[in-house]
Amino acid sequence: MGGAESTPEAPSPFLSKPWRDIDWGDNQRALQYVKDYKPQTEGQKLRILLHGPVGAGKSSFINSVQSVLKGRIYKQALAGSSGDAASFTKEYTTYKIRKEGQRSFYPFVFNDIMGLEVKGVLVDDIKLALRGRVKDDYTFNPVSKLSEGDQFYNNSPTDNDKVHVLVCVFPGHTVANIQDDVVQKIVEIRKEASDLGIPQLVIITKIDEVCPEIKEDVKNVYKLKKVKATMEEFSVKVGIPMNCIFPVKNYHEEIDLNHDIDSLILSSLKGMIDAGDEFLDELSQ
Ligand SMILES: Nc1nc2c(ncn2[C@@H]2O[C@H](COP(=O)(O)OP(=O)(O)OP(=O)(O)O)[C@@H](O)[C@H]2O)c(=O)[nH]1
Ligand SMILES: [Mg+2]
Repeated sequence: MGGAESTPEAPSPFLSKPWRDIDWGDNQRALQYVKDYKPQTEGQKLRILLHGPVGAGKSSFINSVQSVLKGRIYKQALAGSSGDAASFTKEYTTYKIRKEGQRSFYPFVFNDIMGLEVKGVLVDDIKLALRGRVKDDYTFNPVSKLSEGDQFYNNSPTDNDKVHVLVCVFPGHTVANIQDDVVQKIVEIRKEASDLGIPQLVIITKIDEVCPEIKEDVKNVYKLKKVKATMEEFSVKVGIPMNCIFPVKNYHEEIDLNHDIDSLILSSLKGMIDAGDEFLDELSQ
């Protein structure tokens, strides 16, 4: 028995170089882009609808966007706690973001919808929301869909009421265990959006739960093999191309902003604005 056996080195969790470039921490340009954005038609809003499982971080994402734009942590959309089995968000609410020091609002708005699981929002209601048929403050009913004649049914939706970007919000650490019925719902909603020509994006949230290296430094996100693999797995399961998927860490426990967290949020927000603006252009032609 002799020489010490060398233990095989654990494979590195990192790729040799990042697979997407991002101006980490230097957010001025991206922030200005978002602040200057204006749809071509005066008075037009760009409506972004977020959907996804209970506790995916939909409300937290809206809060995170508000935080980045306001330059301080903001909590308008009530976020639940991670242990909740039922959706915390039950009403259809349009979140407008006021421009700092001005009376006007940004021209993009968010709608946050109840979670997708059993006892969650019905796919039929999401289909109605895409068409602008659901009025604000409607409380989703997991057993029956909104019907014509209801006071919250919008009989004559304008282009402003319709959804211009559909965003699926999905927690990164649960992608491997995604249930077939949830995949099916997402695919069905996607199909409906595609039929209406609505562009679709994905944000993979809670990336800090996917890899401990993100907790150390968010800038590791595009270097980590596991994050890329998680996004690829979701891309294949749901049929959305990788360039439509953005990893995000929401503000959820922080009390101060962090430039690198801001960078990821702005990157995904710019993706939403660009996709939605293209669709608005098509609508107006
Ligand atoms: N670690 C981590 N936790 C997050 C992140 N985003 C949200 N959370 C937490 O996840 C929980 C659920 O977040 P919400 O924003 O309420 O999720 P939701 O999708 O709006 O959930 P429902 O309204 O219930 O459908 C909260 O406890 C958040 O603090 C994230 O990026 N990382
Ligand atoms: Mg919510």
